[in-house]
Amino acid sequence: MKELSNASRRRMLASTGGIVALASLGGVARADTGGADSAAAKAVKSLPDYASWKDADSLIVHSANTIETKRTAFGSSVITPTDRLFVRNNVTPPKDPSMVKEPDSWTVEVSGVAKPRSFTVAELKELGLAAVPMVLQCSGNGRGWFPHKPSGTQWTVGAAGCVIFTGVPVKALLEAVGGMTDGMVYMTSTGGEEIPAGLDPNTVKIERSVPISAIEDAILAWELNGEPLPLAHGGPLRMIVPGYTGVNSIKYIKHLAFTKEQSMAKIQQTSYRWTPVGGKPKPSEDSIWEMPVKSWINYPSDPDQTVKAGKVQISGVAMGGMTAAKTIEVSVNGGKDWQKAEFVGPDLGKYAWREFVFAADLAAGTHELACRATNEAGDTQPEKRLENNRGYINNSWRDHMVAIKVA
Ligand SMILES: Nc1nc2c(c(=O)[nH]1)N[C@H]1C(S)=C(S)[C@@H](COP(=O)(O)O)O[C@H]1N2
Ligand SMILES: [Mo]
Repeated sequence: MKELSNASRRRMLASTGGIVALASLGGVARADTGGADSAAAKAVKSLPDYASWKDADSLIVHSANTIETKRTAFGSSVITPTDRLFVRNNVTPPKDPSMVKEPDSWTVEVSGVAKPRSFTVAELKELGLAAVPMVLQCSGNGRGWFPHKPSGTQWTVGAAGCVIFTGVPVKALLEAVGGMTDGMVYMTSTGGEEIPAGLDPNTVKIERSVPISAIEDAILAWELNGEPLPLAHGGPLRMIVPGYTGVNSIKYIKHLAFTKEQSMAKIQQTSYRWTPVGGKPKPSEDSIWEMPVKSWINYPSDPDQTVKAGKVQISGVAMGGMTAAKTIEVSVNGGKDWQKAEFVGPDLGKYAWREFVFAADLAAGTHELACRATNEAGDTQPEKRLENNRGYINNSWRDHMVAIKVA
């Protein structure tokens, strides 16, 4: 599966070669002026009711359904506090707080297995327990740097966070129902949003299929960072597919099915596909599933801040995608020269990100700071993003570069 998607990314890269060259220039220009970041910061809206408990100062509210963590608000303790974690809803989310009042009584139906049945969360809690530190990241994180201005939220780095989800391994659940039916190829999760009457359910249903290889580390989670899973993040119960982009981790899950085919929902068939720029999405294109290696600098990153000349501790986060982040390099001259940086803080496993630091000596002037991670599989973060119509999976180190004033 990984080979397949890499092959298709290469095809896409080849077919958009001309655009790529232009695109990286556009990205730098906008990063230099703080473009996407400051535009977003200006869009000050107040937090929607279902997320009113969040730390407003740490967040950019793009809309009632899209809330981003500020680049300066990740901290450097690996775990992203829940009140600073981004929120993304594809449709109007359930807002009734009573939904998470008695989380243990929420039910999920399980099908495509030897003994189909439904489970309450209380019953799931008896089947197994796993805690998974992992990066939750929207497929469109970094979309703000795509030069063709794809539709969708113009996220820069903050549609991501590193958090700990706790729940039952899908493997343990499968054991309890006698395993999946022969010949199943996908694990398909359905969200608990109500479908408005009169609409074709497939046009609005939040339902995603992932290859069954994802079962290995997937969990059904009821806890986030040590607290009951809030409604805003999919409580009472949520699918978590570590290593995959956020859309594959279905919130308020009502139905878990093992299926021969991918979901017929629009969000599976034509959204979240590797579609060439300007192309019409096709179900035959690869789906947006696994995340690639990626990193970015969080300090210093504020374009309005002037850093004092001399020693500067440049820090940020590095994630490996499907394997652990192995090394991280920093450049203080726009990617001309690279030096090894050091990981700091705890190593929470292959799906979590690592904090890193690089002790630089910066003279007065403007410096372009970049970082570039390599994972255990040997993939190094590329200079250029892979162009695609909807602006998914941007891991270009050049786009994530920051221009810093030093005096
Ligand atoms: N039921 C449901 N699950 C969903 C979504 C949604 O709209 N409905 N959005 C997905 C997307 S696109 C992302 S990026 C993540 C965001 O998770 P968060 O809101 O907890 O940060 O949830 C995913 N799961
Ligand atoms: Mo997303």
